[in-house]
Amino acid sequence: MELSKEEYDSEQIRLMEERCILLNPDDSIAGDVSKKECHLMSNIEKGMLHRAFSTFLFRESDGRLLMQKRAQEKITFPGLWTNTCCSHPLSVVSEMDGVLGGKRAAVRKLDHELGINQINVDDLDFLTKIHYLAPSDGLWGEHEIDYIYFVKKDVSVEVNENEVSDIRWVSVDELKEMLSDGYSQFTPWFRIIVENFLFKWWEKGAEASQDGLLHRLI
Ligand code: DMA
Ligand code: MN
Repeated sequence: MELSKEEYDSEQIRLMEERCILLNPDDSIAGDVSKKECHLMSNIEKGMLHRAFSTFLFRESDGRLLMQKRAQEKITFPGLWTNTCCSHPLSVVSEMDGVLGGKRAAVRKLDHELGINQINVDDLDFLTKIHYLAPSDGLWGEHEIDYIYFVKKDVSVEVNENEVSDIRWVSVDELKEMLSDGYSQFTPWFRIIVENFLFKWWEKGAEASQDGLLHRLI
């Protein structure tokens, strides 16, 4: 299936050729698959599952969380507010190594999406993994095991406008206000993480929040 350049952004079409990590339900690696194939609802409905990561970056100086609004160019979940940076570890040796592979992918994508190049793998704390499924529109969706990382650092940001249309550094109260303002819209995985974990984790810190479990939230 070819994606039409009339309908979709050409850079985002190109990125749909990335090789993601195909998983078994226990998070063991089953092979590799294009980003396009593993985000088609027709494949997800047959059980296709892939590996992802979600990063939450907190500013060291005031504890605020960096939120991003996904660019309109994104093929899946365009225009929605979400956590700092999400993407997929790729099917390359350095990114296939579980928790460490996800950290390497997070370092790569923090730079690509947000121009943040002061973070390295040692700055990232792994918290937990969630298994979830969420449709985007009729055609596209997510079905992932998502490795979640926290990082606390003061950084400078230079947004890649093909990926991100807006950013906000929010306090707990400001995020609660955004969540209830009636017009800000959020990605399903961010909502799942907020509803199940985020405020507890934010209060306790990364270390006290690590549980080493795989949470099934589907
Ligand atoms: C995918 O994020 C990862 C999760 C946790 C949904 P994404 O759609 O932003 O990936 P990419 O930035 O690679 O397009
Ligand atoms: Mn995905």
